[in-house]
Amino acid sequence: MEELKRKVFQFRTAKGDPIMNVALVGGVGAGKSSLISTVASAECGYISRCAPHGAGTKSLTSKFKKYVFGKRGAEAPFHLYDTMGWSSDDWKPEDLSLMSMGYVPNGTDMSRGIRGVERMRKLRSDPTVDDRMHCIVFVVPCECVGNEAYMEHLNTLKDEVFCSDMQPMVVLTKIDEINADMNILEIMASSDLKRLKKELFVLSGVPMNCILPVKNFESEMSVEPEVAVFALKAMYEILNTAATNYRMMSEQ
Ligand SMILES: Nc1nc2c(ncn2[C@@H]2O[C@H](COP(=O)(O)OP(=O)(O)OP(=O)(O)O)[C@@H](O)[C@H]2O)c(=O)[nH]1
Ligand SMILES: [Mg+2]
Repeated sequence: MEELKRKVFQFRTAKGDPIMNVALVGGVGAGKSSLISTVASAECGYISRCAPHGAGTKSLTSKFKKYVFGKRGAEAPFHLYDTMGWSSDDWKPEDLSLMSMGYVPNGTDMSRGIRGVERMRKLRSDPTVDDRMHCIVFVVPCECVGNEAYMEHLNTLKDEVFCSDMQPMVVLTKIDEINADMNILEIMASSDLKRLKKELFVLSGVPMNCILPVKNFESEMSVEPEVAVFALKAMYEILNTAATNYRMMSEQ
């Protein structure tokens, strides 16, 4: 666990590489904010509630918000960006594209659509490679794998990421709900999870090795290492992808 924490929070980027920006995108209640809090919990060793999460009728997160990890002066080489959850078609491929290309500054209110006229004036005019998102992570809760509307929206947005020559990643959340009688280690090794990942691959076209199962902390009152470890493993894969994407973007 300590080794994995070091690999994630002191992720070695090529010399001179700046901070990697990772955006979490998904439907309302998918577990985006929880994932940020879970990663923060894994880092600090107690349950962090840094990214407010919970249940509501619409997205609890309304802003595009940056989260920084590590200690002051020794920050981790990545930022996680929380986003507003999509409910129907309020998240358009053009919105994702603007965000991905670095036009959307931290703190932007997403509740009326990124392209709202008012907000356009607040978008960055000439973003650099460092302003861009270097990895788009789609967050999919297990219960939505067979959901036609969710999959359709995911597909549309995912195609947008492929168009910009980036490999999209998927974090499959709420895997604890696959089988209430199994613990997290049993679920991770289960044929049920394998089947679900396969189904998600078939429905989304995102390769199996880019689908990362995670259980977020939701009811726990302390950091359980066997839970935290999978969130850290997922983050490590995401950071490797972000680093590759960053290098390709800066070579263009
Ligand atoms: N059982 C379980 N519940 C989870 C998991 N991840 C998140 N939740 C719960 O799901 C609900 C929604 O989680 P959020 O993190 O707020 O989801 P979100 O994607 O940020 O949602 P919005 O900001 O509203 O778009 C919360 O009640 C969480 O506690 C998980 O892995 N397992
Ligand atoms: Mg949220």
